[in-house]
Order: sequence, then C-alpha cells, then structure tokens
Amino acid sequence: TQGQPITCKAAVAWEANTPLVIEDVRVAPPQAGEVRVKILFTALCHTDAYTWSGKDPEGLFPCILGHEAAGIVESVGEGVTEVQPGDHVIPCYQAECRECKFCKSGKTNLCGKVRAATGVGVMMNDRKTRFSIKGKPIYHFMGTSTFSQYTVVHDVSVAKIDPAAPLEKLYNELQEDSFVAFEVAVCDPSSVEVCCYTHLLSLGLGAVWNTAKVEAGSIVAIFGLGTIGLAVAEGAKAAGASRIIGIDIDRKKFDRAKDFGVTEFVNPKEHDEPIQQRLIDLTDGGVDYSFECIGNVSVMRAALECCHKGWGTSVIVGVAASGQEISTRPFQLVTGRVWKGTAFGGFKSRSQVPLLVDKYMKKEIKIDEYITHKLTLGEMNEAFDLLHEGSCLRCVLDM
Ligand code: NAD
Ligand code: AHE
Repeated sequence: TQGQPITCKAAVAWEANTPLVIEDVRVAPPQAGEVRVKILFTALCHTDAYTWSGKDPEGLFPCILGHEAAGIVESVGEGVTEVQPGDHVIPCYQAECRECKFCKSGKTNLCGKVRAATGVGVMMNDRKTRFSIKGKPIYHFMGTSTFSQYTVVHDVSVAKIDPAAPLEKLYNELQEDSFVAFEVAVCDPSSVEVCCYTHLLSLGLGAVWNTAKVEAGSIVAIFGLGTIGLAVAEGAKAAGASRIIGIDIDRKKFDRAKDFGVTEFVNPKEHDEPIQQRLIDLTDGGVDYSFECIGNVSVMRAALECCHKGWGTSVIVGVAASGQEISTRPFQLVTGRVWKGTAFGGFKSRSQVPLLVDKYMKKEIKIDEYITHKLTLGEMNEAFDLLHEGSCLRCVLDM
C-alpha cells in the first residue's frame, strides 16, 4: 500500500451536532514530512465532543475527529527519518519539532511548526487534506484524526514508543483487555493513552508535575472529578500532596475519586456560601494549588480565588467554549495568587510520551483504571453518548 491511497472506514462528522457516519474514506499517501498510521485503538475525549458540538472556534466540517490513539506506522513520506513502517506510535495533538523558537526556548512544550495548519484542518505541505470521500475533501482535526482506521499526521506529531519498551506487550494488552497503550500516548501523555494516555495522562499528571510543580505536603483543590480531574488527583498524590480536595456537583463522583487519591470532598450545591469561601475556611486561608478540570469560566474564577494569598497557584485545564472569558479582581493577582494554564500537561510530546509509557509499564502510573468502556468504531455514536454519562471515564474503540 506504500505510496498508494488506502480506502478504509472512518467516523465522519459531516456537520456540528449530527451523528457521526461511518464512511469509506480515501486516505492519500503521506507526503514529505508526513506519516500514515494504522490506528489500532482510539479513545474519546470531551474535547472531541466540544468540537463536534460546534462550540470550538477552530471546528471545521466535514471532519474526522479523534486525538487519543495508538497505532502502527504504515508508511512514511520523503525525509521522514525518526519513524519507519512497523513502529508503534502515538499520534500527539501537541507537536514537537525541536527546531522552532518555541521548542528551542526551553520555556514551553508548545511547538510552532505545524500548529497553523492543524488549526485549520489541513497538512502543512500543501495546505490540503489527505482525507476525501468521492473527491470531496474531509478536514483533519488537531493534526491527529484518529477516528479513522488510517490517518496521516506530521512526523513532528508522532511519539515512537521506545523499542526497548515491551511494545508487543502494550499492543497485546490493548487487544486483550487494557487500553493502556492509548492513554500513554497522550494523556491525552505518552503511550498509554498510548491511545488515551497521550492525552489524558499527560495532561493530568503534567498539570501537576510540570505546570504547577506541586511540592510534597501541599494542599490541592481539584474542581471537576471527571477523567481529567482524576488524572490530576493521581499526579497530586504522587507528588506527595497532604490534602487533595475534590469539588464536584455530582456526589456519585466522590467514591471513585478516593481510589485516585482524593482525600476530601466538597459539593458546592450543599453550601450556601461561594465555593471559594468554603475552601478558604476549610484550609486556614486557601489552598496551595488548584486545578479547574471542567471548562466553566465561573469555576475558573472560584479556583483562583480559593488559592492562598501570597503564593497560591491555579491551573486552568478545562477548555471553555468559544466566546467565554475569565475574570477576577486584579487584586487577587496583586496579592500573590498566580493564574496558569496547561496544554498537554506541559510535556514535550515526542520526547516525553515514551517516558510516560515506560512509567506505565513499570506500574508507576495507572492507565487501566481509566478505561471503563470498550466498543468498536461502528459504535462511535454510542461512545459519544457514554461520554456524557457520569460512569464513563474513557471509552476505547477497537478500530
Ligand atoms: P468530564 O465532563 O468527565 O468531567 C467534568 C466534571 O466536572 C464532572 O464530574 C462534572 O460533574 C463536574 N462539574 C460540572 N460542572 C461543575 C461545577 N460547576 N462545579 C463542580 N463540578 C462540576 O470532563 P473531563 O473529560 O474530565 O474533561 C475536563 C475538561 O478538560 C474538559 O473541558 C476538557 O475539554 C478539558 N481538557 C483539557 C485538556 C488540555 O490540554 N488543557 C486536555 C484534555 C481535556
Ligand atoms: N480549538 C480549541 C482549543 C481547545 C484547547 O485548548 N485544546 C487543548 C487540548 S484539549 C485536548 O483534549 C490544547 O492543548 N490547546 C493548545 C493548542 O495549541 O491547541 C479552541 O477553543 O480554540
């Protein structure tokens, strides 16, 4: 198939808010600097649902969504040297070219090389898509488009799992029962989300370790105990936080959160006072670190304002809809609180996702525990329904 188009199945979002349709999609061969990947497993994330809902200012239709996956390189374009057919990889929505001013700065994991193209659903080379149906172009999404049996990504956006790592094991585990490989890759950070992880884990753990840099003994507040909030809790526990306070309006989330390290729970609905005041009272002046894992701008404000005067740091993890803005009294910042955000948990994707996979293999981080449902590509719309059910953390689709 190298150098030839491949026709395969993909879940296509023809327009916002209408069910995805499984279509036969033509996937063009990779051009220079591109990699065609056979996707083995993909997971769904609320960011896919967010774009599908039409609220993402970068959302374009028709497109192929999906950004948490693990797969095998099928073929590579000219000039691609770091991966070859047969390599196990995790496509990462955050690229790492190691050449642009972002990558060279040493100050950020953001990369500037392909972001302009991935934001408008095309490939850098010719500003066109590699997907089409009966000649009609179908947009890429986040530079990954993993809801397809084959996808084309930029070479700077694939994390190769170290050959010394038990890739076969990851693959087998994925096939048999765990979906670990996915999440590592993203979460999602390395290869667990090897499907889900690239995103989920990288994000949650990295928000704590890289962005906030939580120290042992810290008091941490986590707003939103969905998948991302649980990954943050896991990171905070590993960092040695003394108290991890989970805040959620759904009491059912509390029991499961204990397994991920949450030590106390607060339900804002059960208190008349503003949630930030409740937390200040509970912690003798405020928390050391807070994380907003919902995407609600009012909660983002509360998360900042519950931080301790002089040093408290709040990290925005949730993605808010187009048009939403955050606000607070500048005095909150003047008096020492710090407001930050995190993308991909601050991890450098190609360099660090493989390290996260290694951690998973050494059982230093959870992955399996996040995989609550497993379906197939044909059940994509059911998987989206599950995402909105409280019981589903990650649903992994066997392609
Ligand atoms: P989720 O829907 O599973 O979890 C959200 C939780 O927040 C739920 O338990 C819900 O009950 C709770 N909640 C809702 N409103 C609340 C409120 N007002 N107060 C307290 N709790 C409330 O979502 P998730 O998969 O965990 O994702 C969380 C967010 O992180 C999403 O916005 C997602 O798009 C974003 N995200 C960001 C990145 C990044 O790189 N920054 C990566 C992945 C996901
Ligand atoms: N197109 C969206 C961007 C939303 C956003 O913030 N995305 C996160 C990743 S969410 C993964 O589930 C991110 O890392 N963004 C950095 C980037 O470069 O996109 C919008 O709202 O405009």
